[in-house]
Amino acid sequence: MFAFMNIPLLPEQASEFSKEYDVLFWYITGVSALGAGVVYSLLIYCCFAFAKKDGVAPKRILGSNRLEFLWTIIPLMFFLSFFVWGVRQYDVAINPPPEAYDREYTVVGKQWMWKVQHPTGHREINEITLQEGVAVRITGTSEDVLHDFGIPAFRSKFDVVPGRYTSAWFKPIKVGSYHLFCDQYCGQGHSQMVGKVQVLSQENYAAWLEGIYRVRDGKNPADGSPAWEGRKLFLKLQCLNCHNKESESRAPTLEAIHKSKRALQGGSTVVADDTYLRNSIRNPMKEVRDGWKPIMPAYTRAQVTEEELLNLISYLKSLKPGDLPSRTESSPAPVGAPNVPDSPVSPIPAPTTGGAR
Ligand code: HEC
Ligand SMILES: [Cu+2]
Repeated sequence: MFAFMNIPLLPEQASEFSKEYDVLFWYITGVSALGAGVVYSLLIYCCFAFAKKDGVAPKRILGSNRLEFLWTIIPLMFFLSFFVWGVRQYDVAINPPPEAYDREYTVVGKQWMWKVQHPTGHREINEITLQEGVAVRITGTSEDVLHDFGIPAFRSKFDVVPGRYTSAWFKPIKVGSYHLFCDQYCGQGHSQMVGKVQVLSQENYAAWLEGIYRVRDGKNPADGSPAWEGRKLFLKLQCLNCHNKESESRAPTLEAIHKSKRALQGGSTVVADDTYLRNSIRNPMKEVRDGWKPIMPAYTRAQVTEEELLNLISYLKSLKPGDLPSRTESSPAPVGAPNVPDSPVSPIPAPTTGGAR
């Protein structure tokens, strides 16, 4: 009846733990409801059954050992079952499976944001991207006051405390986007200390790691991903002076270059794979695009290390139509900013290593 309002009774079950947790939750809720039902129906029943009838007061009952024994032992059994089951759940919640130690994340709470660092070096703000079906452990601390890293869909929350490390683990089992909250009142901006948990399929996660999967349309890849680092290099090395949006006449626009067919001088055609991209940067004279002047300088190892070259190539592979920055862009926009070029009136900048933080 209320389905149209879409107010779920419980958050989605997005981790392995959440299923077991909910069974216990419903068990405790059910037993409590049953207990309340028994007590209140007895109460109402007794009001009538033992009422004064025709002016005659009912017989006075003074205690019953058998009854007292039963109403002590039966609830005790239930309470003990809560305890035993609860302890077992707690044991699961605090003891990560061995494989979770292979993926250790750190999170730092700060008034009023979450900073997440991946084991791969990727950094995210108010967002954590995980792979479906892979257990991870997360260790947290706080820069200022007590916060609490809470993900309702995983039935997981743990306090992050200044000067201390605390941790939790979870195994996401469902692709999707879930809420991340600060579950501990931490000052004026507490209600803004929220974020997103992004669970991706294996394939998308691999792309995300590389920086070529946009978490949301128009969003920058995470800091630390090869494509994002490559973008910084692209700006730093001034590739943009020739390859930019306005460059049509000077150098080819590099958008959607990966896997596309490139016509070369001399009439041959090649597919722009990783090797082609690599050669285009290391040795541009080798394969010159038909119709362009061979003015691109060769970038040797002294200028671009092998590692940097990999990042550059990742970036080129991530370029879709409209992605190439405009010539006036100097440093990358901070993480979280929409992927739009700077305003065209900004002056032509000196190269910077960029990075907003
Ligand atoms: C002086 C201007 C200039 C600079 C600086 C420059 N390029 Fe080029 N680039 C060109 C021109 C012109 C071509 C096309 C001719 C050719 O194939 O060599 C080209 C071709 C390419 C190609 C192959 C393009 C295609 O359409 O197949 C890639 C990839 C590339 N450049 C990447 C880079 C990167 C990365 C940098 C910075 C490290 C860079 N370029 C710096 C002028 C430049
Ligand atoms: Cu907080």
